[in-house]
Formats: sequence, C-alpha cells, structure tokens
Amino acid sequence: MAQRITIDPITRIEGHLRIDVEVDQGQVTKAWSSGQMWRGIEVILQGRDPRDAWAFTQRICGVCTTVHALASVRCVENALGLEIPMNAQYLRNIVMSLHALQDHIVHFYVLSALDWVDVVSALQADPAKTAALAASLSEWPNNSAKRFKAVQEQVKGIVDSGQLGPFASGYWGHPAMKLPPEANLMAVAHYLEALDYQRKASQALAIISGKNPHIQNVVVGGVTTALNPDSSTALNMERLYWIKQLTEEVRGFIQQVYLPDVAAVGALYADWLPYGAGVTNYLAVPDMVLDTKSTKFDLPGGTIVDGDLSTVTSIDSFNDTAFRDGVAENISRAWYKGDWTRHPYEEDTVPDYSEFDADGKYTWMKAPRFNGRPMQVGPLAQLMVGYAQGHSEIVKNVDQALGLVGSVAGVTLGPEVLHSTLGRHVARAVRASMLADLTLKHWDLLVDNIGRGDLEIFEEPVFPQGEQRGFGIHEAPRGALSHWIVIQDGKIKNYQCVVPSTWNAGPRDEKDQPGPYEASLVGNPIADAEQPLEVLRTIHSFDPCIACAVHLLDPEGRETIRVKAV
Ligand code: NFE
Ligand code: MG
Repeated sequence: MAQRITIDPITRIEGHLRIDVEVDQGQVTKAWSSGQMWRGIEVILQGRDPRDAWAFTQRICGVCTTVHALASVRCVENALGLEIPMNAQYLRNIVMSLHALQDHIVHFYVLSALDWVDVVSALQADPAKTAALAASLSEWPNNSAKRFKAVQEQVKGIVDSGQLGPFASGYWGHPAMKLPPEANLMAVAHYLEALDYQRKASQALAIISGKNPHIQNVVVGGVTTALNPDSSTALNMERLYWIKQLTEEVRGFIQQVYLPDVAAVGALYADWLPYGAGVTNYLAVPDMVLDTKSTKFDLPGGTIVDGDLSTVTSIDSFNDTAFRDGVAENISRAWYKGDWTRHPYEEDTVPDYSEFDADGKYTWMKAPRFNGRPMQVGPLAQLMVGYAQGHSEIVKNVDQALGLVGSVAGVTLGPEVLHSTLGRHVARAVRASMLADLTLKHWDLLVDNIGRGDLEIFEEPVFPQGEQRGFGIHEAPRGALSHWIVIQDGKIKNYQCVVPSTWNAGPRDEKDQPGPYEASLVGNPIADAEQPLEVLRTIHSFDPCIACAVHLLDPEGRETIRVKAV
C-alpha cells in the first residue's frame, strides 16, 4: 500500500525545505518540493537606487552572498550598456571562484558526505589498510596510517562521550550504508581537514573583498578594491601573493582529496548510478569573463533538452537574447496571487498563503521555465553543456574523473552515468578542480595587467531619464543565477531574482510538469520509511539553498526534524 512521508525540515541544507514523497513497494512514485518561508527581498527593492541593490540582494542568503552581489551589479550594468575595466572583471572572477571553492568543499563534506559515510563504522577500520586505500587514490601527504589512527581515536572519544556533536542523529547503521570501514575512516579524516581548507578559501576571498560572508568590494561599474603594487593600503603584491598561496593550498586539497573521495564514493556506490536523473533539460550560463564587454568566457553556457547532447545550444554573452527571451516564471502552484506565467520584467510578487495542497498551491517557490520547460541547473548542467559543445578543458576533466570512478569500480563509464544523484556530486568536484586552476589563471591575468601599468577599477555609471531594462547572469555554485531589473528615472521599478535553487526546487507548473527535485526522487529506493536516507541523498546532491529560492530569512526556534510516516 502506498505510504506518504513528509520530511520537514530537510536538514544539512541552507533554508527551510519540506519534501513529501509517496512510496509504493519500496520506491518513490511521486514527490513534492516545498519552500516553507518567504521574506520578499524583491518587494523591498522597489523605489530604491539601483546602485544599492547589490547590498540588499546579497542578504538573500548567508551562503551564496557573493553571487547575488555580482548578478545584481551585472544587471544594472546591462541595463545601462556599461563596460567595466578588465581589472574589475578579473577581481570579480577570482572572488566568485574562491567563493565557489569554499562552497563546494563545504557542500560535499559537511552537508552531504554523511549520507554515504557511516561515522560509527570508521571505528572498525584498520588504519594501515585505510592508508593503503588512500594511497591508491592520491598522494596527499596527510594520508598516513598514523593520522588515520589519530582520527579514529578522536572519533572514539566523541562516541564514548555520548555527545556526538555534528555527528548526532545520523542514520548510522542504516541498511543503505555500504562503504567498508576503511573508506568510512578515510572520509571522516578528510571531513575534518575540509574544515581547514574551506576556511583558507574564505580567507583568500576576504583579502580582496574585505569580509566573508557578504563581500564589500563590488559597485555598479567595477570594484572598490584599489590596486597598487607598492602601497600598504591597496591590494599590493604582498597581498596578491598571499591570495595565490592560499589558493594553491586549496587547489591541492580539491585535486588530491575532494575529487578522489567523490570518485571513490561514486565507485563504491555504483548501484546508485541509475538513480536521480529527473529533469535532464540542462541550463548553464557562461562565466569567468575574459573581456570588458562580457562576450568571452572560460566557462561555457547553454542548454540541453531531454538529456540529448546533440540538442546543445550556446549562451555566448551577458547580452544573449535567446537567454533573455527564454526565461519565464509560473505561479500556478505557488503561494502568490494569480496563476500566470510571465517574463521576469513583467512579474509581480504578491504573497498569498494557503495550506499545503498537493493538488493546488504548496510552496513559496515560483516555477522558472525556459521556453516552457523545467531545467536542471548546477555544476552538472555546466559540465554537460560544455561536454556537448566539445569544450576541451571540460571534456578532458570529465573524462579523467569518469576514468577514476571506473577504475575503482572496475567498469568503463561514459558521460551518460552523470545524469544521476552521484553524477551531480562528481560534476561538482570536477567543476571545483577546474575552478581552482582557473582562479590561478585569472590571478596571472590580473597580475600581468597590473604589470602593464593598468590600475583601472571603475567606470562611472550614468542613469538617464526614462525606462531601462537589464539582466545580470552568473553561474553560482548551485547553477544559473539571473537578476532582472526595470529602472524608471534612476529608481528601481521592478526587480526579480531567478535563482538556481528555484530552478531546481521549484514546483509543478500549469502543465503539471514537476521541477527537478520532484522528478529526481521518482524511482529512488526507500529501504526504511522511518529513516528516508535515500531521499536525503538525492535532495542533498542538488545542494539546496531555500533562502535563495524564496529570498527568505532564517527564523529561530523551529523544531529540528520531523519525519512523519502515514
Ligand atoms: Ni543561497 Fe545560491 C547559489 C544563488 S541558490 S546558495 O549558488 O544564487 O541556489
Ligand atoms: Mg524570484
């Protein structure tokens, strides 16, 4: 008999997400994704100065703050047709990729690994065998039997104390946990190291941007980071080399620990490769800008329909008209007044709450659509689009990662296995590795440019009378982000954010097409309805951020977890 499970809230994510699944004979048959709080940043912006919007929009979220600052200044610059200096592009690129490196490391270790890794089982591991396993994957110097033994003692101390701290309430001993004790111990040791490396990425970012979260150095027209190789009050050579050193350390961790760990988890859970594809329409936007006009990029954008790589299209600039005209949002299943589908420039945001109704309105998230289709966004989307376009760095990095997963699993794997829950993790690790290389490439480009005597960082914006419209795009850690602005006589008339987690976590639409989270859960196995670990695996693989998706604020004092089996 079919069972209904409600998980509210989903933990180890950002924000307040409720997932409902219908389970029949141990498999999910239907799912609903619901954003549970609303704040209304888009409404707060009306009537304000467009130059201030970035400072408001980055308060949408405490996780991906940087990305809303960037998308915001880009949408105003797009409305004004403003070109920005090359140094500003490079500094923005470096900041956005350092932010993504920190974000991807935290996502895998802190927010997802415990869906696959059984901490308690690590107590049974042989540290010498653990070191041998780790050595088969990489040459990371900390992978010694001595260190693994020390970590095991540390975990034993935590377990013996009865106060599990970050490891409390995990589904330890769940029948779907299948890693050998040695793989579990290796992953726990790397979990602890990850905390140091994510901090190094944030530190490098803060040297440029003043602080993290919520960067302080962007402005419509450029950046406010004064450049002067010899001044102690500007971004000088000493600070630039400090950033480079921290980035190199973070790259080492990503390429020698994070990526091999994800490959090992993917290989040791190869039975999970068939699950979680869901919506295989993909959308990514280009980023890591290489010119002042924003028409050349190191990372590609485009779309794919129905998982068919031959359908790939390309989004080539920050002025791409196919992207601009293809985006719309539908609210027929969301708690806003009306049931329209509208282009972001024409939208309004009028809250209209009612009870959760699986056949009617059930979420604060709007349903974004691209030419009428739901689209999956995120690192997987960007790699799929690049792979289909024959982007040489993406093809090389994806093939290498699939080779590593395949060699541990003892099988040959093609890119089609990436349409999956595990594929989203592999893609994120591959993107992190590429971004680490690109951060250093853009550091070189910046330092070369400064060396040529160019210290420009700002182009003054001028706001004419009348109406201007603009959109700003950025490939955020969770995928394609766009901000849309209508300016009237120098003031904000309308502002809409169409956010990665809204694309992925959004609800059904007027044609009853489910969103990516909802579609990806269908067919997932559920071994134990009281402990729906498999739902967490698939949902976490998207790296949800519900604050972004509904532009909200964390409340206080909510219950921590409620699993209801009906
Ligand atoms: Ni709040 Fe975000 C990212 C944005 S949401 S984390 O990345 O934009 O998906
Ligand atoms: Mg929005």
